[in-house]
Amino acid sequence: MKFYYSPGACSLGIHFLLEEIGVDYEGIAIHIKNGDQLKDAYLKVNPKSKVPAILRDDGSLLTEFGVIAHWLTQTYARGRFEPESFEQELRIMETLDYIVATVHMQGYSRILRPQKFTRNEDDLDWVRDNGKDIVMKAAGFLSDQMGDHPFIMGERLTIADAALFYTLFWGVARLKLDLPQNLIAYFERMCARPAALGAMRLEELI
Ligand SMILES: N[C@@H](CCC(=O)N[C@@H](CS)C(=O)NCC(=O)O)C(=O)O
Repeated sequence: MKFYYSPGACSLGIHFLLEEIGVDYEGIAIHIKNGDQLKDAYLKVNPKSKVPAILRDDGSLLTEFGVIAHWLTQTYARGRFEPESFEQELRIMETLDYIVATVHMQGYSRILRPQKFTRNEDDLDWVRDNGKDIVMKAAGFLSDQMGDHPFIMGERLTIADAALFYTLFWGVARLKLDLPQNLIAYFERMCARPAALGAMRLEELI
């Protein structure tokens, strides 16, 4: 399979999962900072012009973080990632969706790309602050959910951790936000995992 990512983007969460699972893949860097996602070569692969994307061996393309994460784990590491119950599966999806759709798309997008939300230069700081409020409010919920557990869903690594990992890469490593201590400690634990180190090295982030 071919895995399309941009260094340090949300695709880092999928990169982490690929390394964690230990499946063979070819990583292809699409540098968002150079606008590679909008160039013909990539649009032919993924007309949505986003990463992450996975071109499977049967020639079909899979997009959307949660879908890719679900497919990878259920296809290549079902035993390790199979939810224990339907209720647990729902809670994992609920957490992952919240992180991707709210924390990333509503919060960090405003902080990191405020110009996508206003044409008015004078509003940029207001948009960034609005994004920070969304991230900090969500961090409170996620911190309460994590408590003293090792992972966001409790005792086991799940695909929700892959999403939390990339958002904390932005919040802790990049922006150094004043996040709850248990989330910072979690991020440090995640960074020490060989899969996270491998993904970050491959993306030349460390
Ligand atoms: N809904 C998509 C969002 C993916 C997304 O927004 N990716 C960003 C990188 S973090 C991207 O490709 N941005 C390129 C652009 O907006 O031009 C998903 O869940 O995978």
